Amino acid sequence: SLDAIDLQDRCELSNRTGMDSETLKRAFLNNLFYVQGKFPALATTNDYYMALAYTVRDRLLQRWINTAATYTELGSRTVAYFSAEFLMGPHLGNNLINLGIYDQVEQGMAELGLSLDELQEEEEEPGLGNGGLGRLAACYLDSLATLDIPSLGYGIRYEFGIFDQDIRDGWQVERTDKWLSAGNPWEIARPEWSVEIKLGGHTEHYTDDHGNYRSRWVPDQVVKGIPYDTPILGYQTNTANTLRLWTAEAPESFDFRSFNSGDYLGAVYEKMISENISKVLYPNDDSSQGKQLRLTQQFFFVSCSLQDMIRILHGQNLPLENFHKKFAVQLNDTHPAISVVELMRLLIDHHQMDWEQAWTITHQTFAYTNHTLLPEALERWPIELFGSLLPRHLELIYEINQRFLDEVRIKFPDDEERMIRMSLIDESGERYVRMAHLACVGSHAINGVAALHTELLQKDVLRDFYEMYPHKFTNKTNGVTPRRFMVLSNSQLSKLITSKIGDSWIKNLKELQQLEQFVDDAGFQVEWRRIKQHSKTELATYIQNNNNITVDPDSLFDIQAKRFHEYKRQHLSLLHIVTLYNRIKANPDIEITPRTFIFGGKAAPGYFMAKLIIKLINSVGNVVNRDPDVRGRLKVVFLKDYNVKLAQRIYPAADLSEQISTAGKEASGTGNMKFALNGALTIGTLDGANVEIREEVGEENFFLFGLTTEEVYHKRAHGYRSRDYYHTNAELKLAIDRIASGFFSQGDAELFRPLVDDLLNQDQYFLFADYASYIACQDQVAAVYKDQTKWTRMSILNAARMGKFSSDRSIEDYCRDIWKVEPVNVELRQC
Ligand code: GPW
Repeated sequence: SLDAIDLQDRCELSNRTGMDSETLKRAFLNNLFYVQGKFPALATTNDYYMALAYTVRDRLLQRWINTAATYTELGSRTVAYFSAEFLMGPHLGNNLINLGIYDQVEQGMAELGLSLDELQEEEEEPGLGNGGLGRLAACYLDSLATLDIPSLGYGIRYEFGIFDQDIRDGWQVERTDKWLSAGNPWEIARPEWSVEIKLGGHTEHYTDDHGNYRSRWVPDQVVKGIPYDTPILGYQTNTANTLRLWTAEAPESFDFRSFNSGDYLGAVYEKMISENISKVLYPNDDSSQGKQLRLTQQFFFVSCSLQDMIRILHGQNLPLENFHKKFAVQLNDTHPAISVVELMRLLIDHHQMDWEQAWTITHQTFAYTNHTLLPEALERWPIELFGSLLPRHLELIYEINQRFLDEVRIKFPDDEERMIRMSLIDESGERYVRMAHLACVGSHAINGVAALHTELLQKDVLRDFYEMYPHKFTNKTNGVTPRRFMVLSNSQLSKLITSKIGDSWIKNLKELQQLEQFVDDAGFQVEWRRIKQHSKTELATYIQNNNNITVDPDSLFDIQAKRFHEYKRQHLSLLHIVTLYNRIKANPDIEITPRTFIFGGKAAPGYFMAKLIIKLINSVGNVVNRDPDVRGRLKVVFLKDYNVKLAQRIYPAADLSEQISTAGKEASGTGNMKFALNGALTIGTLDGANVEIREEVGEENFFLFGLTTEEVYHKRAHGYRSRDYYHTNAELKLAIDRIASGFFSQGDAELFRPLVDDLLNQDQYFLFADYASYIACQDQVAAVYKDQTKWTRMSILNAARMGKFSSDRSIEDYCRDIWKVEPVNVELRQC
């Protein structure tokens, strides 16, 4: 029988667990034959990548199975991170790092004549997120596993992730991201744990056997959710947690009905509609679109996940009353906020729980992270749309709202205005459900993602909720994983650091502080500079190959890489570029610190102004890069298709990190942390986490400019007139006039008019007000860069003082203050 086979023998025989170089090579060749069905003469790079991926996956499976067994036995308290986005980036390299076999495998592949870099390049990254919010979820999964916290990520397995970006004639063009077309070796489908979700229809009211008045939901559509699991291994630990993503399918029973009635096409249509739900990621960042399909996606993954959690609870023989003891659910913004209502519905309608108990469980289960202050990003759903998709949920929301407003009335008597402001329903015009209000009421904890952001939430966007529930609010400053964004992507710098202070900084980033003892060590400085130079040279090669632009690795690499949005102000950097260009044109012999301006990022497909800014970058680049007067002193590069893979090449190569959003607009930022960790200096405003980064690295090591949040509010309140700055600042006027004249658009003075007109007449993001301060600060940057010893010193201090911004620290804060969850040690027991 199976039991008779010695477990140890099974491991040895299978080649599937050994981590020495010889076993890894043998396993790799086995997989090439038996999984890919190829031998070397016919194998493609993809075959080799797949063979290696399966070799790594086998090592993960052993840890994954042991982890699941341990959690099941112990009935461990578990974090469920609910997120509409997980921007994981490629798995292969990260898993090699976390398994501790990167160097062996690199060498093993080299012995077979293969380049590990090339194999990694072959992986299609799962781009199931837009930007910061989705990448934060991915960093948090890495830290949760590294800290041995039992956890599950729950989300949607979009068939098409964030679009691929092409540039044609300087404009962004979108292509669908077919990330699954070559197969995904990292996931395992679990059809046996499929669940059904309901949509649409109406509710019916009845009196149950005990005489209680009850509701039942009669849907007009049923959809099946199928879970696909990906193991998330921690760094140097046996813990491998699970990312569980749901795919929508039509249930067979459904096509059956139409099929029997002879309506074949109707059945196929039904199937197509159902499967649309997980078809594509909405490509909006920091803005909500209000489309029915989006609400359907949100409800779909949330309902699947909650049902899955109830199954897990039952599987461990725990009563439903313990739901909030078994699980802590974090809502990644309001995208999964419908959970609050869905859990109430499951407890009350499916499990006959009474309202009070269901509410206690529900609000003790959920905690809500807010990620934005932008009004256009605050989700609200027209009542009509909401009620037609989720009729039972709308009833429950009315009930939650009534009870909530009763509480408000008690705490703040005779304050009708406050009740109107706080209601879960916006009744000022067309009626809407306010998702942030639902999340606040239904959660026991609410947090912002940087100190300034949390403060502004309390003072402004969520002020009424702060006054109602001050105890619910805490700050949880974002963090990033040093495994992917240092050890994997900047191996040379990581090895230099380890050679000086040992390798425990990788799990305890605060230890980087020990680097301070070497800031004035000439040998260390030389090494530090050499490595930065090496990364810049590699990026220069990439730019040569992809953009056909030659850039000088000795020039200052000035980089802004992030989603395109007016509040992030990529066009403020453009005004700087045009200003430098104008100075050269006015005085061709002027001395200018040579700079390479590098941009990367996608614009939402429907965001015209963001797309126009991309076009302007490319237009300015076309002129500046070819002008003989410039003589290589300035280069402007737009790197297309910015994604995690490209980000990993970019951070190590940056000298200067642009974090120049209007104060009070960027909730936190996380790219700012990744750049500084890799030794870039920051030019930035007092916005988001920049404030804390500056505090940590010291004001003398940070290039600060611009208005403060308060000054911005003040100017706005007192009638800001951008045109006044245009008329009083000669360099600003010249830069704007050059763009407006058609100088960068072959004489076409219309092309950039929408942008120019907006800046002159609105400028809601205060570019003109910050222009002079920005230019002066950039002049200082240029001066400091000429003193390489000083610059290097600042660079070392920046990296050395980034300890706070590890996602491990963020996760420890969440565990202690919100989730109340402890680590669980996993031991390897079987294969
Ligand atoms: F609008 N963020 C994002 F708050 O990347 F939902 N996408 C989004 O849709 C939203 C926020 C949302 C970002 C913030 O803009 C950024 O400042 C922050 O660092 C990041 O979320 C992670 O907290």
